[in-house]
Amino acid sequence: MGALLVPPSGMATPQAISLGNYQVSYRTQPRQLIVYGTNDVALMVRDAAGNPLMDGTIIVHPRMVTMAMFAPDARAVVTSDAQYHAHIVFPMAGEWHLTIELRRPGLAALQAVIPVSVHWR
Ligand SMILES: [Cu+2]
Repeated sequence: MGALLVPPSGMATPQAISLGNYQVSYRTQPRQLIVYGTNDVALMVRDAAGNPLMDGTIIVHPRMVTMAMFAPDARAVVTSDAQYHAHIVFPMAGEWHLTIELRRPGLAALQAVIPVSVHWR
């Protein structure tokens, strides 16, 4: 399919999750997410036929795993290369769950969780 290209060195290898009938590949920049840093989560959503989904709305809800701590929701912005980019500011290092919510008009919202770990600088 060519969906998962070899990333430039220093970039995280794309990983994938299922979101309903969609496949979501994602990677982070930087590879190691950091507290109060500029963290970009790039997601590509493909339908069952392998076509990129461009017209969805993706909201990322960050929540800490070990305590009731949240970071501000991030609305992902889709770029011309069909990647949705969410910028997330983490207030604390540790294990986080990014709940990825996909909305499309007239359809029920879909959610899936991406586990990430966040480090101090
Ligand atoms: Cu915390």
